[in-house]
Amino acid sequence: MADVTLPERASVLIIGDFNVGKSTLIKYQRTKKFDDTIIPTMEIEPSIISVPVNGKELNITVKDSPGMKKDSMKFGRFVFPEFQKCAVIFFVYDKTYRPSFDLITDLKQNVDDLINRRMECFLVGNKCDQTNEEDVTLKDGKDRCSELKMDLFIEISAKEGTNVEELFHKAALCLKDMELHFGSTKELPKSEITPKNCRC
Ligand SMILES: Nc1nc2c(ncn2[C@@H]2O[C@H](COP(=O)(O)OP(=O)(O)OP(=O)(O)O)[C@@H](O)[C@H]2O)c(=O)[nH]1
Ligand SMILES: [Mg+2]
Repeated sequence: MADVTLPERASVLIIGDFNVGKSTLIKYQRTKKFDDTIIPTMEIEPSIISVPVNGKELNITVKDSPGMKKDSMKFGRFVFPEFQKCAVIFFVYDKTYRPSFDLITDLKQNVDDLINRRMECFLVGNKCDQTNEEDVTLKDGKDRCSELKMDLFIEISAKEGTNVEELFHKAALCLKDMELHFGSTKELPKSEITPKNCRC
Protein backbone atom coordinates (compact mmCIF):
# COMPACT_ATOMS: atom_id res chain seq x y z
CA MET A 1 0.00 0.00 0.00
CA ALA A 2 1.18 3.52 -0.77
CA ASP A 3 2.42 5.75 2.01
CA VAL A 4 0.17 8.58 3.13
CA THR A 5 1.72 11.89 4.11
CA LEU A 6 -0.37 14.12 6.31
CA PRO A 7 -0.05 17.90 5.81
CA GLU A 8 2.14 19.85 8.19
CA ARG A 9 -0.87 21.29 10.00
CA ALA A 10 -1.56 17.75 11.25
CA SER A 11 1.69 17.65 13.15
CA VAL A 12 2.89 16.69 16.62
CA LEU A 13 4.73 19.20 18.79
CA ILE A 14 6.86 17.86 21.66
CA ILE A 15 7.36 20.19 24.63
CA GLY A 16 8.67 19.97 28.19
CA ASP A 17 11.53 20.78 30.56
CA PHE A 18 15.20 20.41 29.61
CA ASN A 19 16.64 16.91 29.58
CA VAL A 20 13.34 15.02 29.84
CA GLY A 21 14.12 13.02 26.69
CA LYS A 22 12.14 14.80 23.96
CA SER A 23 14.85 14.37 21.32
CA THR A 24 15.66 10.81 22.44
CA LEU A 25 11.99 9.87 22.02
CA ILE A 26 11.99 11.06 18.41
CA LYS A 27 15.29 9.30 17.70
CA TYR A 28 13.97 6.07 19.20
CA GLN A 29 10.85 6.13 17.02
CA ARG A 30 12.97 6.72 13.92
CA THR A 31 15.75 4.20 14.54
CA LYS A 32 14.35 1.83 17.20
CA LYS A 33 17.63 2.38 19.04
CA PHE A 34 18.60 4.33 22.17
CA ASP A 35 21.09 7.10 21.46
CA ASP A 36 22.52 8.63 24.64
CA THR A 37 24.31 11.53 22.93
CA ILE A 38 23.29 14.72 24.73
CA ILE A 39 22.86 17.64 22.36
CA PRO A 40 20.51 20.25 23.84
CA THR A 41 17.87 21.34 21.34
CA MET A 42 18.16 25.07 20.59
CA GLU A 43 15.34 25.66 18.11
CA ILE A 44 12.27 24.00 16.66
CA GLU A 45 13.42 20.92 14.72
CA PRO A 46 10.81 19.33 12.44
CA SER A 47 11.21 15.82 11.07
CA ILE A 48 9.00 13.38 9.22
CA ILE A 49 8.24 10.18 11.10
CA SER A 50 6.63 7.13 9.63
CA VAL A 51 3.98 5.36 11.73
CA PRO A 52 2.20 2.15 10.64
CA VAL A 53 -1.59 2.61 10.75
CA ASN A 54 -4.01 0.01 9.37
CA GLY A 55 -1.44 -1.49 7.03
CA LYS A 56 -0.23 1.85 5.66
CA GLU A 57 2.73 3.97 6.60
CA LEU A 58 1.45 7.34 7.74
CA ASN A 59 4.09 10.07 7.49
CA ILE A 60 3.60 12.72 10.12
CA THR A 61 5.56 15.84 10.95
CA VAL A 62 6.97 15.77 14.47
CA LYS A 63 8.52 18.94 15.89
CA ASP A 64 11.15 18.77 18.60
CA SER A 65 11.52 21.88 20.76
CA PRO A 66 14.06 23.41 23.16
CA GLY A 67 13.53 22.66 26.85
CA MET A 68 11.67 25.23 28.96
CA LYS A 69 11.74 26.13 32.65
CA LYS A 70 8.98 27.55 34.84
CA ASP A 71 10.82 30.73 35.76
CA SER A 72 12.66 31.17 32.53
CA MET A 73 10.57 30.52 29.45
CA LYS A 74 13.72 31.46 27.55
CA PHE A 75 12.73 29.49 24.50
CA GLY A 76 9.05 30.39 24.70
CA ARG A 77 9.47 32.75 21.79
CA PHE A 78 10.33 29.76 19.57
CA VAL A 79 7.85 27.35 21.05
CA PHE A 80 4.64 29.34 21.66
CA PRO A 81 4.03 30.22 17.97
CA GLU A 82 4.24 26.48 17.21
CA PHE A 83 1.10 25.88 19.29
CA GLN A 84 -0.81 27.41 16.37
CA LYS A 85 0.67 25.01 13.83
CA CYS A 86 0.13 21.58 15.36
CA ALA A 87 -2.77 19.29 16.12
CA VAL A 88 -1.28 17.09 18.87
CA ILE A 89 1.06 18.15 21.68
CA PHE A 90 3.15 15.73 23.74
CA PHE A 91 3.80 17.28 27.17
CA VAL A 92 6.85 15.28 28.27
CA TYR A 93 8.22 15.07 31.81
CA ASP A 94 10.96 13.00 33.42
CA LYS A 95 9.62 10.54 36.01
CA THR A 96 12.85 10.90 37.98
CA TYR A 97 12.69 14.71 38.19
CA ARG A 98 9.63 16.21 39.91
CA PRO A 99 10.11 19.83 38.73
CA SER A 100 9.70 18.68 35.12
CA PHE A 101 6.30 17.23 36.13
CA ASP A 102 5.26 20.41 37.96
CA LEU A 103 6.11 22.45 34.85
CA ILE A 104 3.40 20.63 32.88
CA THR A 105 0.65 22.60 34.64
CA ASP A 106 2.17 25.89 33.46
CA LEU A 107 2.73 24.65 29.94
CA LYS A 108 -0.86 23.39 29.67
CA GLN A 109 -2.10 26.75 30.95
CA ASN A 110 -0.10 28.48 28.21
CA VAL A 111 -1.61 26.24 25.57
CA ASP A 112 -5.15 26.81 26.91
CA ASP A 113 -4.59 30.58 26.92
CA LEU A 114 -3.30 30.68 23.37
CA ILE A 115 -5.39 28.09 21.52
CA ASN A 116 -9.15 27.99 21.03
CA ARG A 117 -9.49 25.18 18.53
CA ARG A 118 -9.46 21.40 18.79
CA MET A 119 -6.09 20.08 19.89
CA GLU A 120 -5.14 16.77 21.50
CA CYS A 121 -2.90 17.02 24.56
CA PHE A 122 -0.96 13.90 25.59
CA LEU A 123 0.78 13.70 28.97
CA VAL A 124 3.94 11.61 28.60
CA GLY A 125 6.00 10.39 31.58
CA ASN A 126 9.42 9.38 30.24
CA LYS A 127 12.28 7.32 31.76
CA CYS A 128 10.00 4.66 33.27
CA ASP A 129 13.02 2.31 33.07
CA GLN A 130 14.61 4.15 36.00
CA THR A 131 12.36 2.57 38.62
CA ASN A 132 14.85 3.07 41.50
CA GLU A 133 14.89 6.81 40.96
CA GLU A 134 11.16 7.34 40.50
CA ASP A 135 10.03 10.79 41.69
CA VAL A 136 6.62 10.87 39.96
CA THR A 137 4.34 7.84 40.29
CA LEU A 138 1.89 6.37 37.79
CA LYS A 139 -0.97 7.66 39.98
CA ASP A 140 0.52 11.19 40.03
CA GLY A 141 0.53 11.14 36.24
CA LYS A 142 -3.02 9.78 35.91
CA ASP A 143 -4.36 12.33 38.41
CA ARG A 144 -2.61 15.26 36.70
CA CYS A 145 -3.93 14.13 33.32
CA SER A 146 -7.54 14.28 34.52
CA GLU A 147 -6.99 17.50 36.56
CA LEU A 148 -5.66 19.25 33.46
CA LYS A 149 -8.32 17.65 31.22
CA MET A 150 -5.71 16.19 28.92
CA ASP A 151 -6.64 13.58 26.35
CA LEU A 152 -4.20 10.77 27.06
CA PHE A 153 -1.67 9.71 29.69
CA ILE A 154 1.14 7.27 29.02
CA GLU A 155 4.42 6.30 30.66
CA ILE A 156 7.26 5.44 28.29
CA SER A 157 10.96 4.72 28.13
CA ALA A 158 12.81 6.26 25.21
CA LYS A 159 15.76 4.11 26.33
CA GLU A 160 14.10 0.69 26.27
CA GLY A 161 11.36 1.58 23.80
CA THR A 162 8.52 0.89 26.25
CA ASN A 163 5.24 2.28 24.81
CA VAL A 164 7.04 4.46 22.25
CA GLU A 165 5.39 2.81 19.24
CA GLU A 166 2.02 2.92 21.04
CA LEU A 167 2.39 6.64 21.73
CA PHE A 168 3.09 7.52 18.10
CA HIS A 169 0.38 5.14 16.93
CA LYS A 170 -2.20 6.91 19.11
CA ALA A 171 -1.02 10.29 17.86
CA ALA A 172 -1.21 9.16 14.23
CA LEU A 173 -4.76 7.83 14.73
CA CYS A 174 -5.80 11.18 16.23
CA LEU A 175 -4.23 13.14 13.39
CA LYS A 176 -5.88 10.94 10.77
CA ASP A 177 -9.25 11.35 12.45
CA MET A 178 -8.81 15.12 12.75
CA GLU A 179 -7.86 15.37 9.08
CA LEU A 180 -10.93 13.33 8.06
CA HIS A 181 -13.23 15.69 9.94
CA PHE A 182 -11.33 18.71 8.81
CA GLY A 183 -11.12 17.90 5.09
CA SER A 184 -7.95 18.22 3.09
CA THR A 185 -8.13 21.69 1.58
CA LYS A 186 -9.02 24.18 4.30
CA GLU A 187 -6.50 25.90 6.52
CA LEU A 188 -6.63 25.34 10.26
CA PRO A 189 -8.55 28.17 11.88
CA LYS A 190 -6.08 30.64 13.30
CA SER A 191 -6.38 31.91 16.84
CA GLU A 192 -4.58 35.07 17.80
CA ILE A 193 -1.46 35.20 19.94
CA THR A 194 -1.74 38.43 21.84
CA PRO A 195 0.90 39.69 24.28
CA LYS A 196 -1.67 39.88 27.07
CA ASN A 197 -2.35 36.15 26.74
CA CYS A 198 1.24 35.12 26.35
CA ARG A 199 2.91 33.89 29.53
CA CYS A 200 6.43 33.97 28.19
N1 LIG B 1 17.24 6.21 31.48
C1 LIG B 1 16.72 6.94 30.50
N2 LIG B 1 17.41 8.00 30.02
C2 LIG B 1 16.82 8.71 29.02
C3 LIG B 1 15.55 8.37 28.48
N3 LIG B 1 15.25 9.28 27.53
C4 LIG B 1 16.28 10.13 27.47
N4 LIG B 1 17.23 9.80 28.36
C5 LIG B 1 18.49 10.52 28.62
O1 LIG B 1 18.16 11.82 29.11
C6 LIG B 1 19.10 12.78 28.64
C7 LIG B 1 18.40 13.92 27.93
O2 LIG B 1 17.82 13.44 26.74
P1 LIG B 1 17.40 14.44 25.56
O3 LIG B 1 16.62 13.63 24.58
O4 LIG B 1 18.57 15.20 25.05
O5 LIG B 1 16.42 15.43 26.34
P2 LIG B 1 15.66 16.71 25.75
O6 LIG B 1 14.36 16.79 26.45
O7 LIG B 1 15.62 16.65 24.27
O8 LIG B 1 16.62 17.89 26.25
P3 LIG B 1 16.67 19.44 25.70
O9 LIG B 1 16.76 19.39 24.20
O10 LIG B 1 17.89 20.02 26.34
O11 LIG B 1 15.42 20.10 26.17
C8 LIG B 1 20.07 12.01 27.75
O12 LIG B 1 21.20 11.64 28.52
C9 LIG B 1 19.29 10.77 27.35
O13 LIG B 1 20.14 9.67 27.06
C10 LIG B 1 14.87 7.23 29.02
O14 LIG B 1 13.75 6.86 28.64
N5 LIG B 1 15.51 6.56 30.04
MG1 LIG C 1 16.30 17.97 22.86
